[in-house]
Amino acid sequence: MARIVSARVIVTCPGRNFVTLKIETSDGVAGIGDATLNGRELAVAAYLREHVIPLLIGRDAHRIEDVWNYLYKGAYWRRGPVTMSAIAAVDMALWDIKGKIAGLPLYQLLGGACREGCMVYGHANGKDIEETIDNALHYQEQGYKAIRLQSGVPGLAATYGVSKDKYFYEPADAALPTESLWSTEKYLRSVPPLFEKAREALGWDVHLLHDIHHRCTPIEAGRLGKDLEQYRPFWLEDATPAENQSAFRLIRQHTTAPLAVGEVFNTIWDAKQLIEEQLIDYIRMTVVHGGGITHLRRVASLAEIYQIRTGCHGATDLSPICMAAALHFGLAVPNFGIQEYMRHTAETDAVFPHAYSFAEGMMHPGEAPGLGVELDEELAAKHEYKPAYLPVARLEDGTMFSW
Ligand code: EZ4
Ligand code: CO
Repeated sequence: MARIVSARVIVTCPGRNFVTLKIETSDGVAGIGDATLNGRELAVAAYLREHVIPLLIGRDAHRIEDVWNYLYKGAYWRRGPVTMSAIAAVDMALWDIKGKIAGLPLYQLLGGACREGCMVYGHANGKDIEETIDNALHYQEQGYKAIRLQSGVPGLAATYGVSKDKYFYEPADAALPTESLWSTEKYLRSVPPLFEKAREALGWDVHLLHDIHHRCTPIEAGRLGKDLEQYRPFWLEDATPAENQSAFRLIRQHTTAPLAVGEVFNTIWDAKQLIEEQLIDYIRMTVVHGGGITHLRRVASLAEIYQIRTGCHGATDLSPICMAAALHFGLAVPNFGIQEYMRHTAETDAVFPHAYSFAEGMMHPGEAPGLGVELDEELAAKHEYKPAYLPVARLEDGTMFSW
């Protein structure tokens, strides 16, 4: 038995905030898990410290499934991003420990590699179409097989997906939320020319993706899908808010553009109808916000029988620990589709040295036992937590809208 003797939460801010759970066993094996929830970091840290860690001490670290169910069912209060991120952190750390004890990289414990590597997509963005395409050409030169395109919208001062720094995207940019104005009409006019020019410049051998970021109604998304179909997008992401899962039926009636949803989902229940009615093509839940590897495996298995593939969220607000977990999962899951990859800064990578690597548009988790990521605690302690919020959006008349 590998008894859990201690667990600690480490909050660090190497350029942006990350929350990490570190669990240690009686044999001196340590495992780490990501618990970062962008803009709500300390809620998860407190949930872990106050309500989860006391329940872990003395438990057998090998009983991952039992611990997962203990934390999920045992809380009485189920689901939600705070709870599920905390459970995910425990789950990741326990899988890390199991891998280290076995002397095997996590993907081997999940059934072994189903492919040579995980195809990833990079983020090209710019203030206008020209700048976005310049940026996309840069990704193509670096070997990316898939690129997400987000461009500034004429007439709008700022929008999601377009950063000040073209190569490092960080939306949580202020100590209190900044406000931006939104117009769906202006946005809908701006995307088809972006894709038209992108196909002219980049050709047809590269996958092109686009994130709508919950900004359209179903009928608006249907229209955008119809407009973009001719450019063969790999996917359109978060076409409409998905609390109402049946809303996607309406989008499906109007377009054959593949749909991806789920970066804000926490459990299989958020995606159940979307999957069972085949209303989507890619499920975007990832390890940290989706209840850990144990739960994401169930989501992927359900998706598999409906020919839906994975496309895990991989923004910089998920730590390198989550990225590693996603790559082990992606290598081993039969219905892998694609993995999002927004590079972390050198400052972040220094705090989380890792075994995963990128080559020719593909990523591999590496062969280190467990997750293959470490936390440099001494360095982490030098970067103090800094409150940072995601922006909010309003319509031009002041109405509060989805960011
Ligand atoms: O805006 O992770 O597809 N990626 C995204 C992200 C989200 C951020 C929010 O914290 O939509 O960039
Ligand atoms: Co997104």
